[in-house]
Amino acid sequence: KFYPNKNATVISAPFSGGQGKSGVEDGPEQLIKYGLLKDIEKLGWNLKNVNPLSEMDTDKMKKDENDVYNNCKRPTMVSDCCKLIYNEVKSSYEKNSFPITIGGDHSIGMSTISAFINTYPNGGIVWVDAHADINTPSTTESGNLHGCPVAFAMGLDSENWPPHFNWIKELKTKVKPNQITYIGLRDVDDGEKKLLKDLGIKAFSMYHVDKFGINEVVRMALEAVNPNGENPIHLSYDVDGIDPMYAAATGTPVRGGLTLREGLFLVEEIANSGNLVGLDIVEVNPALSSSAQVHLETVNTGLSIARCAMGETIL
Ligand code: Z70
Ligand code: MN
Ligand code: MN
Ligand code: MN
Repeated sequence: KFYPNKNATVISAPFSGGQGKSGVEDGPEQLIKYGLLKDIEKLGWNLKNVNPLSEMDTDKMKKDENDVYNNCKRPTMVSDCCKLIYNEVKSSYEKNSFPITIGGDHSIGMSTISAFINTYPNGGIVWVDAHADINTPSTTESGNLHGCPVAFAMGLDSENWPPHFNWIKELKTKVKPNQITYIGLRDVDDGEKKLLKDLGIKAFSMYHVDKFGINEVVRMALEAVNPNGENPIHLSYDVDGIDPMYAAATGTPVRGGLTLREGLFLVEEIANSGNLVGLDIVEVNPALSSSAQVHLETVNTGLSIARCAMGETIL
């Protein structure tokens, strides 16, 4: 329905400025090395691979200790890189090419979901994550901007943003509370819990997955952001939503997550709805693998998410 020509753009986002650890910038290269492009092409897609950050000296930017605003770490680096990623994702959407953005840390979600909602103002977002990533510059305890992308895309607390992010403030469309839902939450800060509650965002934590089962949770999540069943859906997938048993090579693993099958089933179900138009796979950090096996498992988990999203299981 959305991509009759089956064109997709793999947008490499080798970016780690949204958090302190290094290594996550090597996620895209690893996913590609282990077959991402070939896997998706096998499913009948015509692919392009682009890297909007190719001209950025991200190593140098990450070392700049003066790049701080109040408690926010590296606002210049995050803003400059995220703006380039925004433009690339937006351009992919405008060309009717399915954007698959591969991170990199999750701060790039501010770009991908803003590009989505400014292309499809009635769209719905499914955010799969152990974390809610909805801290504002006022609520963040860590100062890491990968904990804030949802708040930026929603325009929350914009009077307290580093001025670097004025470009997001000026975007026409903001994500509204009924346009985003979560699956997999289990490590949410107090300030974030209050925001989720006050805004009435439909969030499905691991408690809900246990209580209702993943099938019913996906159904409820899609009903929340896509009540008429016709709206386009963007899926932003942090691999730490899945249990560290299957995806341990990530910056902030949290026990008690989605099983591999739960984590893939939800992607299959969203893909089967026919409404999936964009995908992010983030927070694969090969440097944090405790063994070659953990490395391979985490990268393979990322590849499986991609294949399920691009139609592997549609019969
Ligand atoms: C915490 C913060 C986070 C990922 C950690 C953690 C956020 N809420 N996200 N790892 N992927 O720092 O704001
Ligand atoms: Mn490196
Ligand atoms: Mn995240
Ligand atoms: Mn996370």
